[in-house]
Amino acid sequence: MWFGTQDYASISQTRHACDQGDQLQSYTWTKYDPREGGVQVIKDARNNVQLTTEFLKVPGGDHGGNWAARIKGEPLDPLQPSRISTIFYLGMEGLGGIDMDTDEEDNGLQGDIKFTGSSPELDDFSIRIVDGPSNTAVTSGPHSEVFKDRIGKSHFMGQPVPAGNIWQAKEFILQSLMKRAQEVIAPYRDPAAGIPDPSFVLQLPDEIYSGSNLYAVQKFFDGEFQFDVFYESASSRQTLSSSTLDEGITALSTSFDQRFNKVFPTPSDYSSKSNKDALETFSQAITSNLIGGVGYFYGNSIINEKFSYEWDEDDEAEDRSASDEKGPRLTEPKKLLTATPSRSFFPRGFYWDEGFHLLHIGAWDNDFGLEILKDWIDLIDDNGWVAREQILGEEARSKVPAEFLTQVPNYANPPTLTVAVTAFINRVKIASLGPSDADLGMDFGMGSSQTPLTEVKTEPGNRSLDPEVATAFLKGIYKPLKRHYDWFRRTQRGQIKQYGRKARSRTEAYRWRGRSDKHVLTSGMDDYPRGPPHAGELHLDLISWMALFSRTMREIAEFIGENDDAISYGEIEKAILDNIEDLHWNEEQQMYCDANVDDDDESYHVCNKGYLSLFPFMLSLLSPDSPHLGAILDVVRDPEQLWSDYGLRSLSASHPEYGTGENYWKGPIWVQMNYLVLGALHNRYAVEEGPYKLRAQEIYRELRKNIIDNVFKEYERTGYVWEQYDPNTGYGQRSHPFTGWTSLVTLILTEKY
Ligand code: 6A9
Repeated sequence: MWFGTQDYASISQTRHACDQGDQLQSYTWTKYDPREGGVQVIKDARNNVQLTTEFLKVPGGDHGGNWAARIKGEPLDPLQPSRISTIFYLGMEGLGGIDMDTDEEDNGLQGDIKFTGSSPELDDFSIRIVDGPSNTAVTSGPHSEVFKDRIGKSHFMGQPVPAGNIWQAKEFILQSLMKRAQEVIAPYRDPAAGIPDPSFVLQLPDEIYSGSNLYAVQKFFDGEFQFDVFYESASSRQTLSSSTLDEGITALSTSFDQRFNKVFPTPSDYSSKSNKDALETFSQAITSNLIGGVGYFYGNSIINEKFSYEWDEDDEAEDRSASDEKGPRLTEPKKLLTATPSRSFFPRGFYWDEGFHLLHIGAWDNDFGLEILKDWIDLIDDNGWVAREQILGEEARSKVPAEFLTQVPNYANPPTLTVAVTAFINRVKIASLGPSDADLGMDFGMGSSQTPLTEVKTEPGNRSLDPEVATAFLKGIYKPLKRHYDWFRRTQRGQIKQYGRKARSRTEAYRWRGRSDKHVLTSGMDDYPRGPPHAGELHLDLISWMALFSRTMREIAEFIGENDDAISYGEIEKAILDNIEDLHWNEEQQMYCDANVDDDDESYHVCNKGYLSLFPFMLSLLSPDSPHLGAILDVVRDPEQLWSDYGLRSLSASHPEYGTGENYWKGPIWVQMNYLVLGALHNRYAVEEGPYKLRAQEIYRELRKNIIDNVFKEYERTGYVWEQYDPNTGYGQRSHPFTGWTSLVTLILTEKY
């Protein structure tokens, strides 16, 4: 963490965790690979400092290896002062301990700082903090007195903190600092004494309490600086030094560039050729941030088995009656390795976001993607349910307003995880058989982006591409996946009785549970217009997701030889496709719609042109010769409807609710939905024979360009990628940096769908 020392006010804006409120100019991993390390650049205009943090993993020994970190800073504006104090802290919870070497603890420590520690998992280790060679002293001006003996000096503290509380380190450390500051400032109450320099007052107390498990080391800088932190695992018998970082980061940077070019090449025929380098830098940054945003979460969460809206009350509620508990309660603790939509605003796992994240992460590192997937699969409970939002433990809860904390065991969210599984299967097939045997889609003038076969298997992260390894993994997750699928079919089933004989299948109709009057949070498209809540309504997006879920389950079953299951998934998929036509197509309006039931028990369509009406097309469920495809493409390409220069709008510009109310899903552009549309075009409608093939190709090219150009332009303009984009101006809006599914732009650029 760090704060400015140019004044006293800056300490109240100490930078620690990612926080939109800090209003940093930008912060981004520029390169990051979880196996190697990475480089992060942080621009803090308020304190006129650009920080670069470098992180390097150094394998060795039997306890997880070593690592090194470099923290360096320089003024953003070299003509202005750049005065900050950095605090590097470490803490340990659970068994084991850390000690700090403090021989001369009189007014700070001069030179290197050393800690030694041990825990059952890490065994013996040491941590050293070493100053860079050229940290500058201030030799003249108003602060020279304070800074003259500062070079190479650290202040520090150590204190005991109860287990489970280290995440609040910032509060503990600042309290300790403020306590000392009160004492130091006392003599200056007399105005005649003048006002002391903040960096003289705002120091840690240079005290270590017995039983300490939280330590902090503070340094003061004015202008350019650098220090390194070395973590050495005793069993590795290695000594790290500054040259480890000098050489390691240079090598990492080169190998990252090379690998990135192979895995996610920016096609040379991309039209904005002049931007190619900048585009590549951008693409590397969003990929690095998605992967750098992966976190490990652990803890209990809040669920409520009994909660129910009136229109959901007739449900069998088997899951809800499973427990006698009433009202919200805490679950057992769970663990989850997961990517996060936005480190600053939604730093936790979200179920349907994760399917998109895993498409991207898996393409970079299959093994890592499967590790994350496995943790999500482990969350599937005995009934087959997974909570939409994973808010595990106190720290995660501290970021969520009370009204959003409780998860309800009959609520769903779009089933996207199996899409990541079939993308993985496809990569396994490409690696062992060659592209012609895999379902690749085709190139039609955008240039090829496939990696040569021979190179695939030797890449890091591709151990799981071995068909035997892949099959074993998939067999391991198949049972819970099937339970999950059955849960969806059972608990989200819709009533078909009000729809007379219209439907060919008497079973396949679906309704999101847990909607409120104005929101269907479970659908993922929170405030998208819908009909009035009713036990008899049927949701087009959900039945479409169920078709895709059935299709992907069939592909998984086929791959691992569950042939009977594969046949029955295929039958369900077919029945669903029939019913999408029978229940959801509205001939007059030439669009797919939700369905609902009125007071006389008559069924009717609820038609809202936008992402919702695209679903059977967007998820590639329609056949390329479907008579309905033309009407859909018209809506897509119509500037009065979904088409904008920046991507497809969530709601038609001609819809009466366009841009109104919360305006979350009533017009703004979402990248993941555009990605789905691009994927449907690229893999199916632009390549398979049909009356709209050329139209689909044209739309694909234009839409792809619009999305890439705008997200890139906004990144350059604002320093961030955003949760969504304004359809009128293209401006990024809402949460940022949002390097969850918005990072799919890398896959769009390199045409991996
Ligand atoms: C709000 C406020 C500090 C909403 O990306 C995650 C989800 C999507 O899955 C969903 O489709 N987002 C989309 O409509 C963000 C949800 C955030 C809910 C919690 C807490 C934080 O205040």
